Amino acid sequence: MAYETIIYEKLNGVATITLNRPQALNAFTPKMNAEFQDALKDADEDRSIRCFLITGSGRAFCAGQDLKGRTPEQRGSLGKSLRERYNPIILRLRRTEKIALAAVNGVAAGAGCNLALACDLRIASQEAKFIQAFVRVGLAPDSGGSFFLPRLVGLSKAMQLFLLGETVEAEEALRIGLVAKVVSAAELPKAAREMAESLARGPRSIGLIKRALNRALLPDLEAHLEYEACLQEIAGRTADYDEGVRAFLEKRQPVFKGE
Ligand code: T3D
Repeated sequence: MAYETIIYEKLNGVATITLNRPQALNAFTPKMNAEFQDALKDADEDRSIRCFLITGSGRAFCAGQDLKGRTPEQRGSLGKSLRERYNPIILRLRRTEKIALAAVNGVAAGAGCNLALACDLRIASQEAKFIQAFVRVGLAPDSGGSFFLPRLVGLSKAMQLFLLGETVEAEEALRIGLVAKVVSAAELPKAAREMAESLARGPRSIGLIKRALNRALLPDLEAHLEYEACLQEIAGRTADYDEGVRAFLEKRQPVFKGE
């Protein structure tokens, strides 16, 4: 299938989705969300596919929402944007029995970071960085981040990363259990494909293992995504978010007023 903003390939039981807007660090536009949803649905419905491999082209995995479309005149409702564009992706990744593997080739920020966290496993290059960038622009976490991150690293570390917006480098990500493996940038494509194909060759029970862990830890995901959307609707109407977006686009530090 030909898409404009992603590359979609199916081989040996693995469906690979490569986010492909490298000039904007693979930030999500409405078109990219739509194409991603479409490819994911196709992969989910294809009985020959047993693993999804998600990665980015160029030097980034994904920088989250494209902030160029988030000036006050353009942004509309952030709650609606999450419900229509992001939450369906997160829900599909978690509800399917197929295994989702993120090959984090570079920076993963905001919703891009949380897309990786919603996958079952993450393999990272030494260049990977994980940033809960929301606070830097005056937003709250979304795309399941406030659900997955505390479950992955514990409440205290999650608070630190959300409130301070600190960057987690690849080696620290390995140490705190955010990723399963770190390899060099040159090795990542091969190592990720080998892991994905090995999962695609796994027994039927790997889907049942995923279901068991989902049931143990994730039963309230849908309600939580809706709660995040409500909170982001509030954050998206603040003067601080206006300032956060303006500062990002003007390449300067924001000056927040707590309003
Ligand atoms: O619908 C909704 O809005 C609700 C959903 C929200 C979900 C979210 O994801 S909100 C969070 C959005 N993302 C961010 O806040 C991250 C923004 N990006 C950054 O903080 C930095 O770019 C990075 C830390 C990711 C990487 O920094 P660095 O120094 O390696 O690269 P850079 O120079 O900042 O970026 C390179 C280019 O990519 C640059 O463009 P230019 O100047 O070369 O033309 C930059 O503007 C562009 N870029 C990076 N991130 C985004 C982006 N353009 C648009 N949107 C982005 N998110």
